[in-house]
Amino acid sequence: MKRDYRQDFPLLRENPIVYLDSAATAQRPDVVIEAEMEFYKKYNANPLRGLYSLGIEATDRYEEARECVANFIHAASAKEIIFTRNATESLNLVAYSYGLSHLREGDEIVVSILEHHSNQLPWRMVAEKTGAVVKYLECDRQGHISDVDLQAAFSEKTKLVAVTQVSNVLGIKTPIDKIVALAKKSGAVVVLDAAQSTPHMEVDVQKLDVDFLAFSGHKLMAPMGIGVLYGRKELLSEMPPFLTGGEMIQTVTRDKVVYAELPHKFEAGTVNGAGAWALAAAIRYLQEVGYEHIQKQELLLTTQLMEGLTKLPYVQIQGSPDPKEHCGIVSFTIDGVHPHDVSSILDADGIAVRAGHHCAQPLMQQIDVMSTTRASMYFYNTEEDIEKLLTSVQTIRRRMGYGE
Ligand code: C6P
Repeated sequence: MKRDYRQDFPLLRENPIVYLDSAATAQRPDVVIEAEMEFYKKYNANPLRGLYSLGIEATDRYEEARECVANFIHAASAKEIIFTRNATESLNLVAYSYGLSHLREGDEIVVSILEHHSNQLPWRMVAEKTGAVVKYLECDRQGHISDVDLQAAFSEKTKLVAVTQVSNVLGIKTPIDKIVALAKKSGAVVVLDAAQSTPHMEVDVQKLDVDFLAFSGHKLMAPMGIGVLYGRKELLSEMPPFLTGGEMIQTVTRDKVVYAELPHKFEAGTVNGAGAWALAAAIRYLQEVGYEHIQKQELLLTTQLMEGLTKLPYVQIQGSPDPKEHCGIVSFTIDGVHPHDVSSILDADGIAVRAGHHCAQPLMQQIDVMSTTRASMYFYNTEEDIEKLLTSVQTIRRRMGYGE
């Protein structure tokens, strides 16, 4: 019998909502909420500080969580895992620490036009401060990056490439293998934004051969406020700290500071112990569900939604016409109706979707739309959810005063 995953999620179990905004943040299963509570009930002390038994327990839980994350993304060592608040902070850490100390006037930073602002603005900041230049890697209206686009973006001046694995607007995957190969040829480091990929597909930093990788816990069912930066040990070791203060030093005298070893050099101040422990619980839950099932369910629902929307002549689906190229994300527009109105009407029918520019304005300019309505699915969504969305979408133009 098919397992009803909604029963694992208190909000979905106790609420009639059709939640189709998992690309913004996923729902949390009981096991994650319980893990966060467990930390405070059983292990609460300031990790990495107290030398008493409870303090050591708190540190152990925190470091166990780091091991769990390292295994999850196949890092060679847990020392390569830095806990942050979210993907945005992880990307800023690389920009401020690596970017500002390594890039110089005339160097080129390649950023894809598909990027979320969190993987564009840090590099624009680095360019402004160092005199480096940001070059956009173009895509077509479906989000595909061609070999011609790739060749045009890279040169011998390319020193850093910042690219997402999956677009948060179109759901399309970028050709990461080709991007890494070209970056290696130019001697550039690769920063991969895995915020929209880790919830949906196996991510192996060693196979991908990327130098840095960022993701947020909350998109893969962990609490808000815990994120991850992976960095190659050789690079992290010689980078200056991002934030300074408590717990990131070995010794401080009046005239000298010796920073702590990895990963603590990059974790200044009291850490999010409960968040890290609950992130490990989210990863274990995700692994128990399995990417195979996640992808199967997402494809089933994406196909159902796209087939239904395609029948409506006034609906334009953005991105590829192939449901396999959407990673559970479908952005669309309805002729004559602003996406904010679409989302308000859907909300009145108990359906939660996101509307707007999705923090990716240059991409919206590239595909020539001001904003879209975005339905994003996860394995806990059902065919009934999609049926309700389609039924509601069919009424929107009428409710806005159009004839049909
Ligand atoms: N995208 C969305 O609705 P934070 O906010 O730091 O957890 O994640 C930032 C981020 C970075 N990269 C990509 C590809 C993302 O999609 C996001 C977050 C959400 O699409 C909120 S804007």
